[in-house]
Amino acid sequence: MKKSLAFVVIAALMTCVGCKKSSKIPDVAQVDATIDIQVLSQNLTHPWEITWGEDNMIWMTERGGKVSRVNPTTGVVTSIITIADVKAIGEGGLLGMALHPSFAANPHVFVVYNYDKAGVYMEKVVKYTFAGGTLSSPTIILDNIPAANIHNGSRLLISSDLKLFITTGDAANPQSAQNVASVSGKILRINLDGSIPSDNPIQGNPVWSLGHRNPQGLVFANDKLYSSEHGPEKDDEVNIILKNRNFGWPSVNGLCDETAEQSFCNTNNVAQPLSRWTPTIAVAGMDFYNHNAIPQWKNSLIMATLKDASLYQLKLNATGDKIDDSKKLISGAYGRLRDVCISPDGKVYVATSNGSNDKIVVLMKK
Ligand SMILES: [Ca+2]
Ligand SMILES: [Ca+2]
Repeated sequence: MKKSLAFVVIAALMTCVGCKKSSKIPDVAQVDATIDIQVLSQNLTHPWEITWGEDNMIWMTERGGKVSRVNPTTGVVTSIITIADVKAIGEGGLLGMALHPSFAANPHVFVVYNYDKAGVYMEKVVKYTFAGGTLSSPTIILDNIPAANIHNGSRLLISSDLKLFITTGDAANPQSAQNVASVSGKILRINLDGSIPSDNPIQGNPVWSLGHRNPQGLVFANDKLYSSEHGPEKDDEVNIILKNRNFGWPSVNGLCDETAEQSFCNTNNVAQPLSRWTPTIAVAGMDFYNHNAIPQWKNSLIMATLKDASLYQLKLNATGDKIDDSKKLISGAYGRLRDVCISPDGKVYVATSNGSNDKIVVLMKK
């Protein structure tokens, strides 16, 4: 790894002899001098979720249907199950996963995936029990989420008060994001048995927030719920998700800054993003860094991006309601990046999404 990195740098310097400073920055995995980057695992195929387990293993989904555990030291991948009815089409397949926060006592694994339901492409959330090295007792806790070859949302997150948050995309039906009778284009909140919490905004309805196009990242920090979301040709976003708020899609992209957007924003109390990116970078999985191991990353969202092939550090202000600074920690060297997982000892794991020989790379203090 170090050899090839050195080669890239030397090659870049050689091609740059006599060139002007405006030359393209070479694609290198360059963070800062105090950080080491290593490939942990390879030969993966579209890993979608990586999340830290109470068993000190990285739990991983791959879009084709596999769930595995990855040893964070050796990189050895141990398969747990291949879910038989997963149907991967385009961006769809086996996507998000969340583990019960008290896993030893409640070894429950929640996954969300796309499948063929009597000839219709749909999405469901299924709870499994982990025992004997595999997953058993599948129980559907939410079904009939519209799916498509694009915009399936599907990041899962369980809060400390045991609510399951589910992002859903508009499944290529933009207007559904504004319809509270549809579960598309929403962030949903349900109990771990699939029932609807009594303090949801609408009685008996899983909708927590609406007006989303395709939210791909979700993390709790600073008593806030942060989400990343794909815009159309412009305005990728990072939002703070608030109960019963409208995030604007498809009437509003990014800020309420265009004349046509302003009346909709005023009428619907639209929440504006913390940050937005035009041209789009295809924001994806996100996690929160607050460890002393790498002090300069404390109080930051660490976010993978697909199109931009970069890992971003979004440094938050003290109250967590503003992004003070944005830095690229990896740029280009590993291709498209899908998801992030941070270990309790302050290492950052990143999963690529190139479709062949995908990798998990780890960033750590030297
Ligand atoms: Ca993750
Ligand atoms: Ca706008």
